[in-house]
Amino acid sequence: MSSHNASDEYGAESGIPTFKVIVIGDVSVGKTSIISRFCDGEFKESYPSSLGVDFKMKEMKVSNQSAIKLQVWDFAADIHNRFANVAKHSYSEAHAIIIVFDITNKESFQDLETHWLGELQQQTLRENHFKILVGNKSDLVDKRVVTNAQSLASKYGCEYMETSAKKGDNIDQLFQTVGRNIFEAYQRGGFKEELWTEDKEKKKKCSLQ
Ligand code: G3D
Ligand code: MG
Repeated sequence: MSSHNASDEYGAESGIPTFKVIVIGDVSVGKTSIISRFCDGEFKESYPSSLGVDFKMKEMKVSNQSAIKLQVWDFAADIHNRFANVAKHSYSEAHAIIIVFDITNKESFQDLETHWLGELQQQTLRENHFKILVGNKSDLVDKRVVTNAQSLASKYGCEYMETSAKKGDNIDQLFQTVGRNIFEAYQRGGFKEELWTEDKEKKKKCSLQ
């Protein structure tokens, strides 16, 4: 177990380490549905398009029964101003990034390389962050048009998984994978420079100057 104080402003009272996960990808790929399925255990046919950025908190146990909290950020970034409403420091603070496309929508897959994965490479990201590519809507078997996502994921150093927010398939496995990878990095001391409130405040001030 890591020896440093395991809390930020959200984990301070409970003492449960809290980590930040951001979810990005084209509009309509199912980002909000994936987050709601995991955090609230529900799937609604329709969500009002999120405005800007929103997050949900969820406590979970990772493989060795340690409790952690995930603060899961829903980035409703439009493809044309995809990073405009995302503060740069949000990326640099993320412990994990989930990049979502829709397996029935070729454009959402093509946009990964031309936009999401490509631009992520330009961002300053936290050392030892975890990245996973997610092909959502796996329930729509007959409408699948994307079959080569695994190799793209490997090219960008991401794991790959397919989910159905609608059916609930692989949603827990997705967040277990995310939580486990984050927690293992944390236990190795991989996040020690940036987890704490004081440092974060300093960092924000620096990045705003
Ligand atoms: P977004 O947050 O990425 O913009 P949403 O996407 O979560 O709002 O989902 C966009 C649409 O895809 C919604 O349908 C939603 O019901 C649907 N959807 C999300 N996940 C799945 C899934 O796993 N399987 C299927 N079949 N549909 C899914 P509408 O009709 O509101 O556009
Ligand atoms: Mg949404």
